Amino acid sequence: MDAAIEQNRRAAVLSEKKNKVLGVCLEDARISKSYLAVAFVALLLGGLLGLLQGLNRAGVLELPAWLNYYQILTAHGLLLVVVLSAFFTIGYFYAGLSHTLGGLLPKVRNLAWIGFWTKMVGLVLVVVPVLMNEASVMYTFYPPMAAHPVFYFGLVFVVLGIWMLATGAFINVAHWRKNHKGQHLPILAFFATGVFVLLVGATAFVAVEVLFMIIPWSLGWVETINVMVARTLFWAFGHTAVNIWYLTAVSAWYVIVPKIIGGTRWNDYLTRVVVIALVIMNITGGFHHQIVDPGISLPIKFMHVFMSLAIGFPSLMTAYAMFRVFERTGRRKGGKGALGWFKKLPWGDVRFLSPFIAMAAFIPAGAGGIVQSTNQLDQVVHNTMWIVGHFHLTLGMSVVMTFFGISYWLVPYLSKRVLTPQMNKLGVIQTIIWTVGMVIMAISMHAAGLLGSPRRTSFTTYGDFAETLGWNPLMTAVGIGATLLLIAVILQVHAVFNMMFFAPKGEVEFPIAEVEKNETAAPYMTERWGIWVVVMMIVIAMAYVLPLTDMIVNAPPGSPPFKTW
Ligand code: HEM
Ligand SMILES: [Cu+2]
Repeated sequence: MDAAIEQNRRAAVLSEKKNKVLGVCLEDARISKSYLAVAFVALLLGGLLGLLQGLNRAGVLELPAWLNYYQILTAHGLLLVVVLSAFFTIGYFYAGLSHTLGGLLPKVRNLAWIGFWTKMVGLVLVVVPVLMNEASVMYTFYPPMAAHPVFYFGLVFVVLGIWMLATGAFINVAHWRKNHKGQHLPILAFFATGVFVLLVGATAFVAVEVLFMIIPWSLGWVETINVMVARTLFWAFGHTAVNIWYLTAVSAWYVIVPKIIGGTRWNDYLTRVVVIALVIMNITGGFHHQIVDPGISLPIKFMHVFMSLAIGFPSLMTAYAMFRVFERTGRRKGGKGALGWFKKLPWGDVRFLSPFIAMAAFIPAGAGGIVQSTNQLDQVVHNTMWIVGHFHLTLGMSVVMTFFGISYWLVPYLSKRVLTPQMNKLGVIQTIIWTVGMVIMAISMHAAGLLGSPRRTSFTTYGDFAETLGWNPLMTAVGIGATLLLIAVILQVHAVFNMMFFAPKGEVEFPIAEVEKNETAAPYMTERWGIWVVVMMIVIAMAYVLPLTDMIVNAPPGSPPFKTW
């Protein structure tokens, strides 16, 4: 046992040295690059399908008989909200762990590879039934719609892969802490810890749903399924998943962006508190996706609205923190007056511009989220195109544009290549096209939704019913936005693979901002992850025990599987 620890320690010291000499540990870099490559291939495919959807809904593209709208929609959702986001998050945080903890331990590296291939096997198992039109159940796979059982087995593998990666991250973090008693985890590793804790928490729910409910039901071992319980377990996972992608973006806002603009980080103590708050309060937000579901009592729904809005609080802290950092840095660079600092920010640098627009988009995106968490207002927008507009702002802009911004330094860093001025310019153009496309698409979607246009519905004129004709110009705008977006997707994917394989050789830094001089340090309390996980579980129990018990004890008749497509 001791010998193993000693061996690991020596390995870590070795890779720490290697890091110092070479900038990046090449073996660790290969792991992150593989994850990023999959992520951006998923962006290309998912973006292409997004365009098909956009053009179909604009009424300019009729899909061939062998390609079903709902099949595409399933693949689009899965590729972008599950594959792109998860693979990027893992690639980025594994690079962060390697960089800030002095290299990955050999066994962690092995786990990361096994996890990678487990996830890839899972993906194939998920994709094949979708391609065969045996699983057009959308990425939410709500029962009583039932896919081919292989689809669900694929999901199990994806979750197993995530658990391996989380285990790897925890081992590396624990190892570092053992050798750095009394010290605070480096901030990026701190974010990574929060993200992997949430990933385990979120996937636990979906694992129960898939393993113990859906698989036996889809194999015909049990005749019926409790639809409400399945939906509730799904959203404990699904809501948390999107918030994990958001927390990943937030980590770059706090840690990376200040360095890129030549400034210092926001208060370290508050940053850690934001991470802890987002971890503790996240999973309970799931119910806001079920405000309109029957069978959940109003007091429970009210409690969940409260718990959802609670997540807004750390987000407001983040908004304040970011603009404070921008202002402080701009002023130190000589910006005068109320807004002079604004001009001093490096607008021509894609590594800043892209995440900046991402942050700005979170202002309307968050406001829309508050609308949807409010019972009365949600009655108007529920299941309309408004919702699709909302998550293209939150995910399609706030999260994904931050990921794009990260890619312009992370990919060169990992590949020991440089970001050339030409590539930076291409990135700026890509950022602008993506922004214009997403803004057009998201505004039109919000507006169409307010007028009542439903989401997840292929093109129809409803027999030219007058009420619905007003949606058409808005849906045409969705098609225009979608076209711009695909151009931006192609530029972005080109940029990533160019920087990975073809850009000129060289060294770029892994930008991590320092704290302000003379800042009071965070108390060691913030490092007590055991306590935070227990508090998280108590909050989850408060939110879920009563409603789930009620749904199981007073269960309505279950449902047999349906194939609706
Ligand atoms: C090329 C860029 C994109 C285009 C043109 C696009 C377009 C669309 C359209 C038209 C819909 C279908 C609306 C409906 O019928 O309900 C949709 C759904 C969706 N999109 Fe995108 N999108 C793009 C990028 C993204 C990104 C980057 C993400 C997330 C990271 C994303 C996540 C989703 C999700 C989760 C759905 C819902 C699927 C469902 O209802 O099951 N999209 N998108
Ligand atoms: Cu949510």
